[in-house]
Amino acid sequence: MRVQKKIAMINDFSGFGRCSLMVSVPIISAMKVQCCALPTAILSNHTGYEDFFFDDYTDRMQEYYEKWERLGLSFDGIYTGFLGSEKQVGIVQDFIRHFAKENTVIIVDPVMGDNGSRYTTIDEGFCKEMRKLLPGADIITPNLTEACLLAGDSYLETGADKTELTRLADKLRKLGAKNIVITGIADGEDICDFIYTADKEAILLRQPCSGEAHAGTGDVFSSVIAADAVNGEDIVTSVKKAAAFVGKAIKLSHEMRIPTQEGVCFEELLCELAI
Ligand code: PXL
Repeated sequence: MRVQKKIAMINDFSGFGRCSLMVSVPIISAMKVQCCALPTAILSNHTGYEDFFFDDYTDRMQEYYEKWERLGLSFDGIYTGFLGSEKQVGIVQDFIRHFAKENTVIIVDPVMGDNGSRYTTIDEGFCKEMRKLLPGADIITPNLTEACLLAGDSYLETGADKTELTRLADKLRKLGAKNIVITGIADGEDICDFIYTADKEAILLRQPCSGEAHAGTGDVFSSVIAADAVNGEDIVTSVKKAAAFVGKAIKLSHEMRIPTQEGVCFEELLCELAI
C-alpha cells in the first residue's frame, strides 16, 4: 500500500490570474499528494494587475493553525510562497517549528519579484526578512530576480552564465539554503533553469522558449518540485519534469491565446502530471 504524503502550503489565495494556491492545490493534488492550505492573504487577482483587492491574513494565521495543532497535524512537506507582509516570515518560522517532523521537506519559493523588479507589495525590508527562511530550507526556487534580491546583488543581466549563476547560488548556500534552483532564466531564444545541489553540483538546463512569459509559471514550477520532493524524487529529475511541464503550458497558452497576465492554462495538461 502506498502511503499518501501531505504538504502544508503557505501561500496567498488569488481568485483570478492562475497563481499561488489556485495553481498549487490542483497540481499537488494531481500528483497524488494531499495539499493543506494556510492562506497568507486573499486577493481578487494577483498584484501584476493595476488594481486588486488585498486582505492581509497576518493577524489571523496563528489562530488558524492553532486549530491544526489541536488536530495533531504534521506534514511531510512545508511549502511557502507569496507572503502578505514582512511579519509573516516570523509566522512561517513558528509554523515550521510546530509542524515539521524529522524528515519534513521545507520548500521555500521566495516570491518577491520578476524581470529585475520587486512586486508592488514587496519592499527592501521584506527582501532582507525573507533571507531568514533560507537556513533550514531543503529546496529554494527563486527566479533570477529573487535570487539577486536574496543575495543583495543588483540584477544579473548576463543571462544563463554558469559561472555567474554558481557564484550567485553559492551566496544563497552561505545564507543557509541546501538545494538551490534558479528558475526561468531567459537566455536569447532559450529559457534555462540552474540547479545547485546540496553537494555543490552545478547543472544548467536549457530548453527553447515556447512563448511569452506568463504570470504564475514560478508557482506551477515550484508546485511540481514540492510534490516530487515529498514523494522522494531526486531534484534533477524533478526540475526536468517541472521545466518540461511549464514549457508545454506556455506553448499551449500561446496557441490558445491566453493573455500573459492570466497565467498558463495548465488545466488542459493537468492529467499529464497524474501518472
Ligand atoms: O506568482 C507569484 C505571485 C503570487 N501571488 C501574488 C502575486 C504574484 C505575482 O505577481 O501577485 C499575489
